Amino acid sequence: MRVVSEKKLSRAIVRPPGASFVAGLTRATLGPPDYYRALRQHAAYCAALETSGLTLTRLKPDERFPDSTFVEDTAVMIITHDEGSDARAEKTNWRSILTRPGAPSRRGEEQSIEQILTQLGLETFAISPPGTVDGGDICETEDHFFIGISKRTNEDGASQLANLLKSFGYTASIVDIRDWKTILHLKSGLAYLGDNRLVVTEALRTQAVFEGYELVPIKNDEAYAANCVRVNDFVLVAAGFPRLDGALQDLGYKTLALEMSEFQKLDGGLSCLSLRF
Ligand code: CIR
Repeated sequence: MRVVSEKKLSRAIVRPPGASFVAGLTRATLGPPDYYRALRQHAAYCAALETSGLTLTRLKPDERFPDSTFVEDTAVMIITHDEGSDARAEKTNWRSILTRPGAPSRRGEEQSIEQILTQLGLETFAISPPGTVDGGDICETEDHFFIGISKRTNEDGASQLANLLKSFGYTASIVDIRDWKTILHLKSGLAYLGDNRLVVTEALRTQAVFEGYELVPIKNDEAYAANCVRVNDFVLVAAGFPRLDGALQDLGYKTLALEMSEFQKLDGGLSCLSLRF
């Protein structure tokens, strides 16, 4: 089994917020989200994924879980190149590691995601207790994954995940953000753009683990924008952060700016709203 460096994305799983979304977890002090505005912002997000070439699997809202629109936290997607007995038998396969979300109120969200991934024909693996992992803590580059240990992802979960990734030919390193008040998940402050480039917040840019990557730094007043998402020929960015948007365009990326205010109120960003593969 070999890792795949050309990662063309073709699908995404999304789940619009339900009415219970307004009761989702948050540490932000931006006030309660507006449900109808959130639905409109989610619809625009889905349209941007389609513009970027993805076919969407749209799940129904799940009112039992207020945070279940943040589907990224429930699974880690991995692509591998399985070597067959001869060249014709070789194929590229997506697999998925179902997480065990760190917040008690979110535990169980992964079950319906497992069902849909299985229906779509993906082999799934799982993080088992006492491990916890939130997908928002996992940042994949080419053949390497950064795993954030946070208030949601614990050491046991990180170690289970790193071992599973190793079995698929990937390496992993840990970034400990437990003491950081400014970000919930590692990817709240970090994004991989492809081309060996990482978008990083001021706080993360000095971490030794990112040596060897070209860093696209974000100023503190645009920190929320760090959670951008490369999808094929486009980069989805949060609207209202012109310096990052401009820097990405100067690097030659086509950006799609999306209003994210209602998700930001619940500590959510662009990557959280889909599972892409
Ligand atoms: C939570 O606290 O779990 C949600 N309100 C936000 C999750 C955001 N997910 C992500 O960054 N991957």
